[in-house]
Amino acid sequence: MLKVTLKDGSKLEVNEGESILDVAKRISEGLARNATCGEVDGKVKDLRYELQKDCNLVIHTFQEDDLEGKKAYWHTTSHIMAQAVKRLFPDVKIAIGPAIDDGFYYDFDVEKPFTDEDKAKIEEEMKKIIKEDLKIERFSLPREEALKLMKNEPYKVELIKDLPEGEEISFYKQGDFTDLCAGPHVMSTGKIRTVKILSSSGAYWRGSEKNKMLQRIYAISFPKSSMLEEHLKILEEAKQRDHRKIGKEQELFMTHELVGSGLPMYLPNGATIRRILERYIADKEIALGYMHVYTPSLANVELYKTSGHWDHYKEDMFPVMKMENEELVLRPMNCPHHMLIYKNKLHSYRDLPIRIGELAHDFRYEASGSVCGLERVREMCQNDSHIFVTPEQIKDVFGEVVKLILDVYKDFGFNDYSFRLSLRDKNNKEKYFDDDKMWELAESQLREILTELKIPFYEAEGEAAFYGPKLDVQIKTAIGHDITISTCQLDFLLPQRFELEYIGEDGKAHRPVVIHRAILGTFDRFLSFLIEEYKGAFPAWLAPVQVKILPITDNQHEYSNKLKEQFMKKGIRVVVDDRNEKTGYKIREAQLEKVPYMLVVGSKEVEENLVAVRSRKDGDIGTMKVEEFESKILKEIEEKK
Ligand code: TSB
Ligand code: ZN
Repeated sequence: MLKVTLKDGSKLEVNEGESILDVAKRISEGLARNATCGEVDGKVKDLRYELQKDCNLVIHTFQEDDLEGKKAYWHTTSHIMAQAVKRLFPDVKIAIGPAIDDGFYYDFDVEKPFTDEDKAKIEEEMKKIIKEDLKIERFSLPREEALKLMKNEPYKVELIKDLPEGEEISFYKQGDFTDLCAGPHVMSTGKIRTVKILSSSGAYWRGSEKNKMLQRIYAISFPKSSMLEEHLKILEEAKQRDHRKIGKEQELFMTHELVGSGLPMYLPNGATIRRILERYIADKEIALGYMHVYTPSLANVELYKTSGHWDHYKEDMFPVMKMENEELVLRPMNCPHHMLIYKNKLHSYRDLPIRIGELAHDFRYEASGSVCGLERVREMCQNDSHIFVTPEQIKDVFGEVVKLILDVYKDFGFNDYSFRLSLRDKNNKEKYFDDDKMWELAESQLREILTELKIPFYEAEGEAAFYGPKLDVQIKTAIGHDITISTCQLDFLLPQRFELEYIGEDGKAHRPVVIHRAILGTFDRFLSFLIEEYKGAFPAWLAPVQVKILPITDNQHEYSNKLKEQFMKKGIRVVVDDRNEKTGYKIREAQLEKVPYMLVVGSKEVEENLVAVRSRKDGDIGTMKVEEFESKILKEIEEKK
């Protein structure tokens, strides 16, 4: 008999050779019915896996907080998709089809992209395969036989050839379809209840632009149709919130293929919000002792050879421009310029911390498949600063930056974010500066500081900057991207590369430490986040148009324009809708544009110097004196309500 320890600590005695499914049956029929895969001593396994020794066992099912359980289910559905495609389009070559965090995809090599009609047919065929309830079997083969079996599938052949010597080459077979796969999979195709194809797009084989473009179909499946309905509702809401959709509707920004991918242009409305953000953060920083500078976006490539960007960040940079006998590059970061500004003067320990700030443009060669509206661009403007500190000041200054982040988030009313401690990947010598001692010191110091500051955080390897570890603030976008907004980074490297010094209390030269930080991150990404957070309904202090005056007839045009001038002098952003349209229509339109206040003026309002106020949020809030409305909105703007 074997001893099996379950997740809740309870123990079961089972026979040697019993499968995970058998164990599930011992626990309950319900569990056996809902189980999708198992985990034996931390390794994910099929339900058909036979236990050979004492172990810890987790049985996964399809439920909310069980990603492993859902992935086995979705992965099986991806095989069903490939089978359906092969039945309908026998010439199509199949590539890979993994489960992802919200469903799965499969990549196909096809002549022409799938049409909507094709996709509907594929979905129908998938439903047929589910009905057929085909038994799913696992087997493995030696390399030569595996290659023979897959000889008509060139992508599978490539994958098999890449498998290291000695690794098991396993396959899953269901009816007329067999796929190279490590698993796990549920027991039969009939376990899947509802399936829905969601979208399709081009995707390069192995993610590289050098390879052939394949067609990727995204889909999802659920054990209950109500779950699918709920999911589709959430997707629809996310689509409505997508900053690219709202950005177009509200004329915030545009893109044009003549300008290029990842290079959005701010329209007047978006530019207004950006200007407010720029002034807001610059004023706040200057009040905290930051010194703002302007530095050029171009520099000699030698600058980046000195900093280390050339060795560790070149892949993300645009190529060199040769001019006469100079080699210039567009900068991807501003740190090197700021290092030189520090170095321009001799500093004493009494001057530190020195906070150099800049709203600075950077250029990064983001892959064409990854650029996204304002969220991921190729030219961006950072709310950047480099703070030069003594080693003793690191903790206080880090705390000061975290406090600033929290203050700013409070002004914007953000609650839904998490802190990530981003560490290097020790094995990636190309991406990270190679100095184990320096990294160990920086990472352990940062971890200590965060613990002391009582900041709840999670750790992620391979997310650090090439020069040091970071504290990143992560958020989830409407369409599910996990992205960084604010960042605060600890760097012992650049001060060394630029030979920075300050004179210590002892009269000797010492090396400062640099803290890189961006509070709003970039104005581009921050605005994309704001649009989605507010679903386009910006609070009054940020709204591109704060007040819309709606005269009922031509007779109120003069009064409306007079009000407009009066408000503009106070800095209120106001427009008059003097079109010859019904008032109800104008109100509805202003409401759709998400203007915070509408002022309806008729003859009574003109006579008594009044305005009838409608707020976006509360509807009609009554008639009031012009001055009363003016102080109300000015107060709201001031308080960033
Ligand atoms: C903070 N040298 C540091 C700086 O001193 C730096 O460049 N850090 S960074 O690489 O993390 O970038 C700062 C911020 O820019 C990120 O936190 C993120 O919010 C934003 N960002 C990065 N790449 C992009 C991009 N392609 N499009 C829009 N914003 C971006
Ligand atoms: Zn920097």
